[in-house]
Amino acid sequence: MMPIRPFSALLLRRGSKRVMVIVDLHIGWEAALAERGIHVPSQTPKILEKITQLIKNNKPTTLVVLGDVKHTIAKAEMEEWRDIPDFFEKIGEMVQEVQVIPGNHDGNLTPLLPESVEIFPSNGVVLFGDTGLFHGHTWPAPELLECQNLIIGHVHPIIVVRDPLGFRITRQVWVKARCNGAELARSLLKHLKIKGVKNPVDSLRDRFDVELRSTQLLIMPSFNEFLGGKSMNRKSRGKNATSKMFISPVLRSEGIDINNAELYLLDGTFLGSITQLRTVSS
Ligand SMILES: [Mn+2]
Repeated sequence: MMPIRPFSALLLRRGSKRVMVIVDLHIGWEAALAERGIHVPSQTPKILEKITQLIKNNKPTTLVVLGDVKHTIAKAEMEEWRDIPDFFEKIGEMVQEVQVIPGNHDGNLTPLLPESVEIFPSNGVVLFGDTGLFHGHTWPAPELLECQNLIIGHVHPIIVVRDPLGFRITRQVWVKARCNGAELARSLLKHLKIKGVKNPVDSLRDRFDVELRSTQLLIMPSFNEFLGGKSMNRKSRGKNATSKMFISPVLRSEGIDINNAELYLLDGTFLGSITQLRTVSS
């Protein structure tokens, strides 16, 4: 599992398979801005240009878009009808396989995609037996807990730092957190309304034939760099305040050790843990 520095993209390799993962494109966010009187030219060509370079340099056999291909929720707007089909046609010419795991902004996406694009369920897929991919707005399917590594987007993680001169610096970050698999499994089983759970590890095995292995969660930064983000080091008060900051059920579950999560800049620079970085938060 390798971030492609300095981009918000991952390359996962197994044998001759090379899977590039990107998330949170939010194509058409400019159209939503135009509704509020702010007119910004379409950013889709820039996003396409960046993907083209990444494909040339990394030669993936598969491109996975891990959700939030488009920006508007539910109804597909005019802008997207043009941009999204064009966008996927062009990507389809560059890479063998294109797959989409839908996010919360991807209602009515199917009619916009060429037939060659494979669409997975929004509760995720298992890749190479050890990597679980899902957007992060929903619970993953139970079988994803068989994966050591879970990868999500949805959060658009950034760090906000106030420097000694008073300037506010924001940067996109990768977030790497330890997973308490049993706690995660307990919350998932509760969500699935499974009663009488004494030992979540056993229940997961008995009910779903799933051997719990999840130990790490990676939150990917958004591929669309023009978007705003969620400050990871914002000060929060009270018990479990950090996990309650999130709208992702997995991150709210306490199965993820978010306070000790490590933050990295896109160029790979290690910044420290979320707790440490709260001291320089603005
Ligand atoms: Mn999302």
